Amino acid sequence: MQLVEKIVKGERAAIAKAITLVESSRENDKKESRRLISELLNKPGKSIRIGFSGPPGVGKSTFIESFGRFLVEKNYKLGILAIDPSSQITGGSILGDKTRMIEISKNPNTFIRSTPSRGSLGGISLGTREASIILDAAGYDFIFIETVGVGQSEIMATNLVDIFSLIVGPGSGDELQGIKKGITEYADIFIVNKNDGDLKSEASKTASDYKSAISYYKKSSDAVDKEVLLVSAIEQTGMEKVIETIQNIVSQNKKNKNFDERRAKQFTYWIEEEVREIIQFSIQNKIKEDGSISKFSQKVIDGEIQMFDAIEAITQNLRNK
Ligand SMILES: Nc1nc2c(ncn2[C@@H]2O[C@H](COP(=O)(O)OP(=O)(O)O)[C@@H](O)[C@H]2O)c(=O)[nH]1
Ligand SMILES: [Mg+2]
Repeated sequence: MQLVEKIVKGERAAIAKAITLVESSRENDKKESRRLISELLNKPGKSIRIGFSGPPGVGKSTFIESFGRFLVEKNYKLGILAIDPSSQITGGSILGDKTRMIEISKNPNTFIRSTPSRGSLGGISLGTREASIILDAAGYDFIFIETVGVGQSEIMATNLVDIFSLIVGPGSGDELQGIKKGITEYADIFIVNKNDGDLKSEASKTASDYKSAISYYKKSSDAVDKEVLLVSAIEQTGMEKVIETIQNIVSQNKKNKNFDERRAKQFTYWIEEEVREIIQFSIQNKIKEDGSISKFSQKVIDGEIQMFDAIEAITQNLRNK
């Protein structure tokens, strides 16, 4: 548990080692990872976790780097957990991400980890939640989570963050129809990127489209208003307004208890997820050992027994075990 002390002191090598551990799917590492995370949960920091989602190519990585530099100049400590889309067929290029992130990664007040997405977890990867607990205990002010593309599954990422933002590009307002009911409901902030050069008027139009779309959105009485912001990641404009908006949402949500409630819900969800995983794993093993699926299937094929009777017999068998 020397590792815990080193993490709390903010030692980078210890943080990197711990994140590698929580990303591992080896049974031994999992046990160690669980012990580590339980210790760290007793030493909570003050991090605000922000998710950045949006279609590939919209400028998520560029924005995170640009906004990150802006924050680091203001002496904030920033952790970045980027989900590497290498295995996906997307516009986001991993080489591009790496070169973009190099400058900021040299800064002692930033910690960057890029992990491959593993598909199943929808836009986030195995260990992202644990990694954010490590960075929180290590004293980071903000933790950014960049997810891969947009889809219903991206909503999974909302279970890991305090603020969920959707980055969109100029001219994406037309797509609003399709996604209105999904991700837009979950987003706290809409960031229209590429508000520069020839794209400026298109970006403004997109921002108005989003503004009018969210004006139809019914919110509960104490929820903070959703915001639409215009930025250029490349020219680093609009950043002040982004941090102001984030701080405003955080302080209002802390005042009306939404902040703590959201975190509490995320804990419940986490526990449910772990329980499910353990049960599923043990059932799969039982099914394998049991062998009654293939035995009964053959009986069904041979016409000795009805299919649903076979299913009933198999499940009864497993229940008895
Ligand atoms: N004009 C303009 N282009 C941008 C801006 N931000 C990103 N891009 C470009 O958009 C492309 C995709 O950027 P990237 O950050 O990799 O997008 P991601 O897939 O969402 O992470 C790159 O060619 C960037 O140079 C911006 O603020 N303005
Ligand atoms: Mg990217």
